[in-house]
Amino acid sequence: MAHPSAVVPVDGPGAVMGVLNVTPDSFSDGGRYLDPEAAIAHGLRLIDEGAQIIDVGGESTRPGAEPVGPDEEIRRVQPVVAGLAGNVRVSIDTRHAEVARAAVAGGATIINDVSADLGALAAELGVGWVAIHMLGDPRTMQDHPVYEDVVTEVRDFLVERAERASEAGASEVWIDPGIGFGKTMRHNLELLLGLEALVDTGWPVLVGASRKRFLGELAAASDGSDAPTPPDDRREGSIAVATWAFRCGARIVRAHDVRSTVQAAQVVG
Ligand code: HH2
Repeated sequence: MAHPSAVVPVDGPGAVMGVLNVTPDSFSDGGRYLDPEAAIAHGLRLIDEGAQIIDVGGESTRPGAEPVGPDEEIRRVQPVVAGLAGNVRVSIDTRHAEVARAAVAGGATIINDVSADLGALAAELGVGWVAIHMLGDPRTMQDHPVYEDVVTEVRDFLVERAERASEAGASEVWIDPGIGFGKTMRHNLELLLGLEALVDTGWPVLVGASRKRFLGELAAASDGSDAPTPPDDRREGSIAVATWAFRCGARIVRAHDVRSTVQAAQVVG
């Protein structure tokens, strides 16, 4: 097994970041892993399936989600981070500095940051950092997202944040287009089609599309149905996007279905 603090190599198959939401309300696995023992057992299962990073989150950022106070978020994630950190690299999925600090103190080595504001903190703590693009905040981001040119705007935003973090001393910086974070179906597809523009910046790219709503809508359309397929029934679309993302040069894909995503990485990554 790779040393927990090893940086994901730039050559060879891409890496899979396994999703572990310790929340009651995440859109796909909400409520399943609120109990720390169940969460740690699931994390260990994802490691067995080939995840190189486990992404532990204590606040849902699904569209319309209500914010959680940092104390509650820390209470949820802390035992899970501590229980997994000796086995694998752990990232903390948070937009709150207090939560990031507590998780890093407990062994997390990446801050997975939907606010894209915690780059200086990652530099200060000497850990990796993922800058995610989001338009607005989770409560309102899907209301009416508008871009003139989504690929260029997202790319320029991420490059600016990445450069700033790097100047502050962050040595491991990832950029992520934030699929579904203030984006319509068309925006998501344009970003995926334009992924090479992000890869071409030279900053390593992470993509998280696993089980997201637009995949349920595409699957429903192909079945001739109006209602999106439920999150558990979006695996094929998730693997298709993961395969595409690796092929475009993304180095990490965030996934719920780790085993099949690792296989996709082996084939094309
Ligand atoms: N998406 C979600 C959460 N964290 N991190 C990165 N880097 N990229 C993403 O696209 C991303 C992310 C949202 O999905 P999920 O955690 O499965 O659900 P919820 O926000 O409801 O907990």
